[in-house]
Amino acid sequence: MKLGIVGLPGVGKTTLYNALTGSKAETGGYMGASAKPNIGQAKVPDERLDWLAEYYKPKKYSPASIDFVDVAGVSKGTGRGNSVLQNIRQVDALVHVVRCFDNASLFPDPADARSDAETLELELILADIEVVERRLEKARKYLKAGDKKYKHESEMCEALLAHLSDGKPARSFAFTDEDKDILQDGGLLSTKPVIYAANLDEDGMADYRNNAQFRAISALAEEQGAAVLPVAAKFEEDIMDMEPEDAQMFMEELGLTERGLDRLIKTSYELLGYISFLTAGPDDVHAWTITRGTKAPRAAGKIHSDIERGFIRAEVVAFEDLKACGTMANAKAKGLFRSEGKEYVMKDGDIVNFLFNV
Ligand SMILES: Nc1nc2c(ncn2[C@@H]2O[C@H](COP(=O)(O)OP(=O)(O)OP(=O)(O)O)[C@@H](O)[C@H]2O)c(=O)[nH]1
Ligand SMILES: [Mg+2]
Repeated sequence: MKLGIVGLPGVGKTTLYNALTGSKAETGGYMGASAKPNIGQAKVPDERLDWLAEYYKPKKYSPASIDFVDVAGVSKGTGRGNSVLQNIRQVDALVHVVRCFDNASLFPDPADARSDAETLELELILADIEVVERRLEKARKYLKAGDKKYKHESEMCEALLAHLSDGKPARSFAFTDEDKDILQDGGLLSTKPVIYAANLDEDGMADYRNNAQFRAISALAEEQGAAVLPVAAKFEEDIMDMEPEDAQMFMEELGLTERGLDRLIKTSYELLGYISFLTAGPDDVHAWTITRGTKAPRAAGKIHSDIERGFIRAEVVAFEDLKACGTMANAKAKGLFRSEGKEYVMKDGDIVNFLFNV
């Protein structure tokens, strides 16, 4: 699972990236169009895994993770032919960072979150126009050469181009399943799910519900069916290296019970339809990422292809059942351990032991 961090220049993308992944990438540098993207991993916080680690005292603790790709800011008017955006064509979703703070030394103008977000989206649409134009050109060429297969593709590209040229994102275009297959490898940016990260300063964060910029971006997100979360990127980056107790104290001052980043990570996970099943024992407690609806053998394949191939059945107990019982032995005695077959659809928080034979 991979998320791309996008936004206008200097709005705090790399600051957020550092806080998410524990990296130390340079900030405030105005990366410029030629700069390489930052790529790093964030762990998905999971209280269930913490409970299991307490129970088993395992040698290894293996939470699920998400990859983040942080690219240079995209300025107004540079979406077309933008090489920076090539680096995020294949991500699953976008984290769109929007400035909801004022800082006269960095930005002469006060924050205007809605207008900024719309500006950036338009650049993504312009970048997509270029991709579709190329596609159309190719389809027309094949069609002209007599390959009728490309008739539908060229018509669809024409309609999509008209849609994009109206300033509308590709996600609101009525694609058929066949169209989606055709465009799959193109990686259209404006079809990707968006999570707006409203980047606030500490004062803004302390009362974000009443922050005018946060409200503006929330309204836009609601119109678009996108997710929105308040983050204080600079603050989160600052507390990253503190002792946990100190960080906790600073968070409490802002009325935060959880790091904004943890919520961002969890929201991304849910938005994309991901769930975790767990394996647990004295060697390793491990969260494995699957999409909702995955059946047991396919899930087993996440661990090892042999387990999928030789799948016999799965012994499953729901985490909440185990927790309520206190111990594995109790859960077994109460009959909460189930034996499930090939057709079983995995649920979030299932603790599983796969039986297999190869
Ligand atoms: N006051 C304030 N400053 C911030 C905040 N977030 C980032 N900054 C500052 O803004 C500057 C730019 O931050 P970056 O994280 O490098 O921004 P960016 O979006 O990655 O910038 P580009 O990659 O150049 O587009 C740095 O000096 C940060 O310290 C914030 O929440 N509040
Ligand atoms: Mg940056």
